[in-house]
Amino acid sequence: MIQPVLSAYGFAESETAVEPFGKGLINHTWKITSSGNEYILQRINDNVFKQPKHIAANIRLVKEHLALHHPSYLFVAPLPSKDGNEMVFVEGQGYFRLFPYVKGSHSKDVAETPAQAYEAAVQFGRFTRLLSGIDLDKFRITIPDFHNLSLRYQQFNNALKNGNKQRITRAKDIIDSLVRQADIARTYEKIKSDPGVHLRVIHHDTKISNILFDENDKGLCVIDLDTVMPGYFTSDVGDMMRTYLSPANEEETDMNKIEVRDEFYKAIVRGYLDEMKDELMPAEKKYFFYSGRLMIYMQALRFLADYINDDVYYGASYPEHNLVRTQNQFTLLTRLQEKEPVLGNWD
Ligand code: GN1
Ligand code: MG
Repeated sequence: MIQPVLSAYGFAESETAVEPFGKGLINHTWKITSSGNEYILQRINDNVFKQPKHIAANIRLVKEHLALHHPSYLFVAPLPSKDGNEMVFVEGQGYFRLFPYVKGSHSKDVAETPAQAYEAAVQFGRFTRLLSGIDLDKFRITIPDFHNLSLRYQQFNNALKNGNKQRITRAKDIIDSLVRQADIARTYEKIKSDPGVHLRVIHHDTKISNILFDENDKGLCVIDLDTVMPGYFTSDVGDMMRTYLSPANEEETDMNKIEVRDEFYKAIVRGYLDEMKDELMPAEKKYFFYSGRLMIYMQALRFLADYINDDVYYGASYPEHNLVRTQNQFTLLTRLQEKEPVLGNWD
């Protein structure tokens, strides 16, 4: 099925092995082994990324800035096709990209130790820091309002108005619980209008599998640059909290397994600040704890809106999947908020 793509990159069918790779919900990823070399092939979901060319343009922008100002940074750029293109388009299938598989590197599905969380936070902080000074107006917006919590809240309300009535009834308790937390969305409005909170180049998908580690478990670089665009640091720090704090991830169905590990929280803040302490404004530094609340709440709203809209965005492997994901994220939010007295002013 992906044969035309493999040919466009010059892989000989007889010498090429293809296997599915990773756990992303949006794009499709494969590992390619060909003539002893390894690669990562990805199909861009153009239902989500309406203009894949915007992604390619942003990656080029970042690549050129880093090559000029920080040439020692390991930047994993897409490889050109036989015709010299950054992407390959196949009618009926969409856009594909090929990346080199960095030798000696590995990625992780879960943050197992605070040291790994620290390494990841350093890498995401460094990425933003190295790109300070780049002209933000040159970035294309690959997903408009991607982390705009006000819009996500509005989309959730639209789902309540127009969505599947049976599902709304079934989700009543969790809907009420999320509405009761709406102050999180109001704080986001304050951030947006605060001149002390700056836009920067933000990764917007800081799960640990988007970091490459070396043999000694030191961070090498960030990968998966599809959502790199201007945003607030709260997106990156908050999504690390959402995905590293609990030993059980967003797919966990046993809510008793969801907890917030203080040492991981501290590792994220320490790692990020080790890179970003001179960049962040005092007005921003007070939003570390809030970042976690923001991103967990937004993910809960997104999963719930999708449940009510019959799983059109995230898909589902069983009927209540997105409802359970919502309950999972709401539990995580609750566990985090209980820790505010301990972690709220920690830095
Ligand atoms: C999506 O596909 P993946 O796992 O990289 C989503 C993120 C969500 C995440 C939740 C473009 O990312 O925003 O946090 O699922 N990406 C997009 O698992 O919507
Ligand atoms: Mg991603």
